Amino acid sequence: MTGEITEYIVAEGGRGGLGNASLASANRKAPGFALLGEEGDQREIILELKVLADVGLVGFPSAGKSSLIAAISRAKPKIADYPFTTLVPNLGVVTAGDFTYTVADVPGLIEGASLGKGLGFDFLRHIERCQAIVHVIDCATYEPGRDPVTDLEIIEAELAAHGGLEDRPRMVALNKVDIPDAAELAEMTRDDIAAKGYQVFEISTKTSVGLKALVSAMAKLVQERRELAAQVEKPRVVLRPKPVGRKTGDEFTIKKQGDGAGGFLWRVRGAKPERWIKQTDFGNAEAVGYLADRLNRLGVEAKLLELGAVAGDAVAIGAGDAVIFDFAPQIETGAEILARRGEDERLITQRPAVGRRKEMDAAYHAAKQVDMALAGYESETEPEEINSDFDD
Ligand SMILES: Nc1nc2c(ncn2[C@@H]2O[C@H](COP(=O)(O)OP(=O)(O)OP(=O)(O)O)[C@@H](O)[C@H]2O)c(=O)[nH]1
Ligand SMILES: [Mg+2]
Repeated sequence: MTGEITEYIVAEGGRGGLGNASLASANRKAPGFALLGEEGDQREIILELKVLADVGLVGFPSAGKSSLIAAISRAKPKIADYPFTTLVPNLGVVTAGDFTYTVADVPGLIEGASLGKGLGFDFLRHIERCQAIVHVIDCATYEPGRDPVTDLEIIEAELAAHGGLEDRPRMVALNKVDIPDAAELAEMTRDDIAAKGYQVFEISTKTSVGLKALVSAMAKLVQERRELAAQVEKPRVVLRPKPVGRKTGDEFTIKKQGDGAGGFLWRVRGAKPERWIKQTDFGNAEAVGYLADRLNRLGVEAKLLELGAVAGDAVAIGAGDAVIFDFAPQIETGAEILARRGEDERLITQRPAVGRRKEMDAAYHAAKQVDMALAGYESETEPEEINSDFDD
């Protein structure tokens, strides 16, 4: 996340439940159940803050990175002549004419930083977000084995070991030229460094020599990078319309699996059936009946029958230790199913057909005792009006 008001959903809340009033339909005038809300996602996350700056300063300890940021911005970092003075990145805002950019000063790097030497190079993640890198090189060190070209190579090797920074433009600031020996060394090595393709600046954070040129060169670099970035990544609004119109078939899968105890079960997977399970209050028979209806409407039962499932088979809906049912088919080919689930007898006005239908119901049930494991509910043929927004 790099911009203002950017959003990223790490853990999504569950859908809320539906009250019984929302579940009423022509057939189910007074639903005695409600749909449960789903649980939201639970996730443990580690957030890593990456300093966002236009320019990142890198270099050996005591090279003068903090001194540089203090000299060109209003940042007031700790500056001292012992290594590893800076322990956490400092940010400074630099103004060059009417152009403003930010500079990050990170802890010093040494050879082997990528292997954890010194402060390690963990903090290089702060450089990852920088558009440009400026090497700050100490030309006044008397440490054996140190000279500007070698220092530059060592730091570059550490950057390479960190990875991901290859495309970042770099410049070199040869620091401490207020010291005569340093000025001489800078003079001697600047061409070698330039020959490697770096823009080179001789500076002194003490006397401010060369800082103006460096500040405007950094501004130019940042400006170019910003223009490039604006072309490449225009903020885009991503619309993800929900698929509509799909009804049966690819909304769930059914597999026959071993149940781990020598038997087998039919495993039903699919976003909808699994969601419906979560919404069901299994202590409420009417709610369980409603679940069975929804599964039927989706075609789960028909598919199970088609695959050869028979009454009494175990059916698991969801992954792992999912809810397991005994399969109790309510539809059978050719069977005329007449009763309607969830009807509230008190509210149904007696229509002439009702009496006739009731007789047929009775006959049907007497003839066909179907084991209704799903809470012993009656079957129905008529698709019910349901809150389709919620259903889909
Ligand atoms: N003579 C001279 N000394 C300088 C110059 N720039 C920095 N120094 C000195 O060099 C020492 C280290 O400076 P810092 O700015 O703390 O160096 P750093 O690169 O931030 O060091 P770390 O935070 O340890 O990585 C301090 O004593 C500074 O005063 C300069 O241009 N000339
Ligand atoms: Mg420092």
